[in-house]
Amino acid sequence: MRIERRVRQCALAFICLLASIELVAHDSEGSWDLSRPDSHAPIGVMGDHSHRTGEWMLSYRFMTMSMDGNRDQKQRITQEDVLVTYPVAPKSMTMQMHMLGAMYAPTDRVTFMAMVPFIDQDMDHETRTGIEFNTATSGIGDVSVSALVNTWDQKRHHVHLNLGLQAPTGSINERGDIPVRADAPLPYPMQVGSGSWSALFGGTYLGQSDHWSWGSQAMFTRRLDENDAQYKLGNQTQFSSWLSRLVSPRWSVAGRLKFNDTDSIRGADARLNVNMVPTADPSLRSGTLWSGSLSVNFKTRSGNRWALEIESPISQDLDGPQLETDLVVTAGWQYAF
Ligand SMILES: [Cu+2]
Repeated sequence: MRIERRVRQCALAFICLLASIELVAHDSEGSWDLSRPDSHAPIGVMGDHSHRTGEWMLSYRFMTMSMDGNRDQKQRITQEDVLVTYPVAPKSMTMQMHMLGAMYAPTDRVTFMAMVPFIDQDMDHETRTGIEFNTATSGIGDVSVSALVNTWDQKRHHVHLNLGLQAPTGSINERGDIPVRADAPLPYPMQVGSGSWSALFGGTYLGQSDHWSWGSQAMFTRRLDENDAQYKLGNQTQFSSWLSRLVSPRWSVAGRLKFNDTDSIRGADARLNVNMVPTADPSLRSGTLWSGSLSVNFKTRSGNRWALEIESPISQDLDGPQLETDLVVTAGWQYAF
């Protein structure tokens, strides 16, 4: 069932891509123009573009994700529903991330990219006896290093491979005060790292015409080893396709469709009590999420790029009870030299 669903979703993403190419292919003459505001994907996409020999780029992104209310499969469920089975129910969560990035291209063929995230998150809960409490964690997340390898360039079409490694630099030992216990180990979503080495791999296609640009990216995250707490976060599959319209030489606007699938956790953190709260259950961390976004890219005269993307879920199917995603906003700055 799961494989069938995944194939269907891949097919749909591919059709969206072909439709967008068809729409604009007739005026695709000349070569790829890296200077246009729409030559960069919507700011929520990482590793979307490569650089020319000797070029550096620095970037900063601020992302905030809000989650409010629980879901089981596609259905929304109430706090009371969750509290029938568990003594504690999560109510809402806010995750904020500051992401520093650097890119450098030693040759036209390869661009290296490093990403350093700082995470700040908090979750509100309610107990069966009506007590409300909050837990919060923050710190450096898992740092990644990638190589973007250009594999195909023809006229205004470009393809590169994304090959990366993510290091377990983020903490999996975050603790906090909960009503029954002070300084208790916190459940999986409150940890700031995965604790595992991960392989990041995928590919990106970009196309451009006089007034439009478009692209598609497939990215896979595979957890390579079990962490020190004897679990492995779920593997992730992500597809994303976007279409941008150049409004002026400085501005572009874009729409993007994204699909994300997360597998459940393998193994379990023995410090957690599975029966206490759904977030401590390793089998309740998986699900699929389709979302759509609108974004704007702006490039100043001096070459600074500013961008904003607002992303909202279209449908989510979660192995729950699990908090649903409500809104993701990403703002960013990029500068190449
Ligand atoms: Cu760059």
